[in-house]
Amino acid sequence: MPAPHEPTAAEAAALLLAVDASERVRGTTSPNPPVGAVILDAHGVVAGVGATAPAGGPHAEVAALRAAGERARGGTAVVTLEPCNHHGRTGPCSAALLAAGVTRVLFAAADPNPQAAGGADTLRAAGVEVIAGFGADDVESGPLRAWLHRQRTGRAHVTWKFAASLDGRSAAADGTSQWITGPQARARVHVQRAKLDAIVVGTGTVLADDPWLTARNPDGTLAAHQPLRVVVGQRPIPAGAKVLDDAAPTLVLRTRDPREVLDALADRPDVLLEGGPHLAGAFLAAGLVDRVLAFLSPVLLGAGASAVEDAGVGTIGQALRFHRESVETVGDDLLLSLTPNFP
Ligand code: AOF
Ligand code: ZN
Repeated sequence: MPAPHEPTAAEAAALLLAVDASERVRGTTSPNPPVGAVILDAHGVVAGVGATAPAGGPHAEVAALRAAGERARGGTAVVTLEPCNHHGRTGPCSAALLAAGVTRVLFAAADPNPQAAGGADTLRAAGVEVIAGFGADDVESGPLRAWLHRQRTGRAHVTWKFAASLDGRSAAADGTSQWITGPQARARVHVQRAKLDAIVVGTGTVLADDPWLTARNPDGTLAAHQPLRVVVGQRPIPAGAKVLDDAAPTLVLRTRDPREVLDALADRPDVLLEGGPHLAGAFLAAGLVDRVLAFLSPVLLGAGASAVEDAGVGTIGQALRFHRESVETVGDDLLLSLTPNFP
């Protein structure tokens, strides 16, 4: 069989559409990955877009094929994950693509799930042109990051997010902490929350701040999808705490062991750790932080609690160093995205 031709401009545009479709279902598909798929007809025109339904429902390819109908025949599928090859809760997507008459398939990430993998081989064996790794970097660092991490390591992906003053403090001397960052940074956090599986805070944060920990739309209304709220620690929290209301589900874990916290979240790979300083320190010391989102605000406090405590650093040689993924400005604040450069 001749080698497949290079991806076309229409296929590159379809990949962006597929990523976009997957971003819209992020947080709603676990333990399944949020996948996006686009079917182009034989002329390269978009015929169907689909994304993974909540677990047990149709996969992205099936949703896109349904939308495309007969227009899939002789067409191309662009998918963010390798089409599955197994009879799980749904049938194999590789077979669905073949039955619909798709003749070319481009996908970004290979499926590391041994039960589901093999779709690319099945499609090639049936004479379909297959290009693997198309847009892999963006998808693997974006919508599929947490799920792939979970598949590879067996545990959830933890993003520790904090906001701090220029001198690294997350509260003033009297404990007040609203608001260190500006409105744009706060809006950004809410958009992210709606795509998560779980938000974790310590009991100290609940006692000090009484946070609601819900995802809100810009107008203040609750977003359609709410992550699980997880409160960790030994101290009792008042029955009237906002985090215990019925706006979103809440799990209270009477432990401070980061591993026990992650074990309790086994089917929820995209986890945001929001505070406070001792819980963050425990996760960092245990090597269980996979990404740091640091919002740095151009204010000075001069006194007050640090963003992190007790991370296990006794001397400069033990400092926890990070790689920079990106730096951007969000309103008046700076957002650093970092990954650990330590074991
Ligand atoms: C795809 N397209 O949209 C998704 C895939 O339990 P099941 O049958 O739903 O299968 C879940 C597995 O299928 C999951 O672990 C992953 O390997 C793959 N997910 N595959 O072709 C999709 N969500
Ligand atoms: Zn599938």
